[in-house]
Amino acid sequence: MIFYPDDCPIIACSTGTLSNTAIAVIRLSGFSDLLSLQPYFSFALKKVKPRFSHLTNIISNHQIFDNGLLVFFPKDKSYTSENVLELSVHGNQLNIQRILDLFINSAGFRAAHPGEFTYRALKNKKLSLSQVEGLDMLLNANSNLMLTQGLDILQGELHTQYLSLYDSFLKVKAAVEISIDFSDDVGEEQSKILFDNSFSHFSKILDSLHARSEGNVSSLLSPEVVLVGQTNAGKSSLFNLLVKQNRSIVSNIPGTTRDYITELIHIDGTNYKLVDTAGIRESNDFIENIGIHRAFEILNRAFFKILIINPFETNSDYLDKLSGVEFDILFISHSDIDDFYKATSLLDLSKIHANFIASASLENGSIGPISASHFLLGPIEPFSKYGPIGPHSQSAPTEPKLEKCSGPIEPLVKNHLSSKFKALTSNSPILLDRHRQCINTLYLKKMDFINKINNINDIAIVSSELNIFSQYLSELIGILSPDDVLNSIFENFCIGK
Ligand SMILES: Nc1nc2c(ncn2[C@@H]2O[C@H](COP(=O)(O)OP(=O)(O)OP(=O)(O)O)[C@@H](O)[C@H]2O)c(=O)[nH]1
Ligand SMILES: [Mg+2]
Repeated sequence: MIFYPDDCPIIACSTGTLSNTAIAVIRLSGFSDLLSLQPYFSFALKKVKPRFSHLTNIISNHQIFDNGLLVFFPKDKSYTSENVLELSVHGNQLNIQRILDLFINSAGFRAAHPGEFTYRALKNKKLSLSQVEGLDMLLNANSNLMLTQGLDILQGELHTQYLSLYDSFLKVKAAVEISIDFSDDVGEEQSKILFDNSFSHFSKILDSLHARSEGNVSSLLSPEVVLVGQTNAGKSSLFNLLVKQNRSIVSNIPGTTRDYITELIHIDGTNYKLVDTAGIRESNDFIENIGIHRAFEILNRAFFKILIINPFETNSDYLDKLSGVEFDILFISHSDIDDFYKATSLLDLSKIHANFIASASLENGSIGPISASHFLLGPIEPFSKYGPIGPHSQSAPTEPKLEKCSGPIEPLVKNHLSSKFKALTSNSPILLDRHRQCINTLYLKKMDFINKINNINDIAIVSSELNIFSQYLSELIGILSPDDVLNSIFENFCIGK
């Protein structure tokens, strides 16, 4: 449980405590009187101008601990709605700890728990629940998308839309009440028009929020790019190429990579987690089998899937295990080796689905030209973006509907990756899971409600059916925030926030 009933003043370093930095910011909140802190500062606190910075020594028993800046935020103008003092001090970790200890041991402060400043801001109604969630997203963002949405939420963009949904709901309720209480004055037809108009407005706002809450966004929050294939396919070679370092061991011994390896790659404002995996094969090695199992787990959830096939070492039984997966790219490696096209023509890829296929020489990082004359993998049509690769056939292929390309592999992967990310985020999806769930439930309730009211003539029953929306709308806006919701939001927060 992370909620703290006491009103004890709290202190924490808000700029991280892992390494030395030039400057660190220490935040103090909840003290009743600024002047009571005078013994710790050389600057005369009675001269403090709120929200202006003042140069001061930090003092302990007449000994100077540090020299830095202090800024005082009185409670009506502070983050927590309590008196707040921010100290910019030298960012040596020992220095920071010494200053924290000073206030904890002699000035009645206690160390703040992670997220406690924000919790106090929420408790004191300085921030709404959605804003806290936005802040959480902002601080833990993996992509520009999350940064932008976190900031939007923090600034109340999404909250304003929720409020207008709530407002439109109140108008529906009012329309129903008018029908019940004043039907004689307003007339049946007029009250029906009033209800229809207000309900259609409510419905429109809900639909547009629902459109932004559909689909699975979990893969967008921390997008993984997985490299899979049999042993010796060239996965680790491609991994190293993309991360630009020899991070993963490459060797011609099958089964070199036994567990998955990850590195972040940054493309167009998004951090992707690139994952090299254990090669898929039958193995008697217990540990290797765990690695292979993990490869499949990552494959199932990954945002972007790359299959690598070495045409000289392919076992179609293992390929069959990948038959249900839609791959974003299929690289057929070892294109620099003589007989590559002959070996490729013997592959049975009839069960593999891939949106893009390229031959690749992972030794020197280049992709080969793709043309009908080179590929004898069966009907060319299925190579295209629109379907699986078809059954193997030796018949003369028709002109492929593939991008004909040649050049380095890295930009090709990056282009495909960032196009997919852009396509999936073009409708500004709502990323917060709690909001998505609330909106989806509201949407289902709305559909249910529409079905019901078509069969109900009694306006009093319509009115009571409408009440079902109130609970979910209140949750969405954050009026109702059960403890477990608060807990799950605050568990991500860091110390000092
Ligand atoms: N000539 C040539 N050799 C390649 C190519 N790709 C990979 N290799 C070599 O093939 C061997 C296996 O490459 P890796 O990258 O370790 O293959 P892997 O898929 O990670 O293999 P496992 O870790 O065993 O699953 C190494 O000796 C690589 O140098 C390629 O396109 N052309
Ligand atoms: Mg490997």
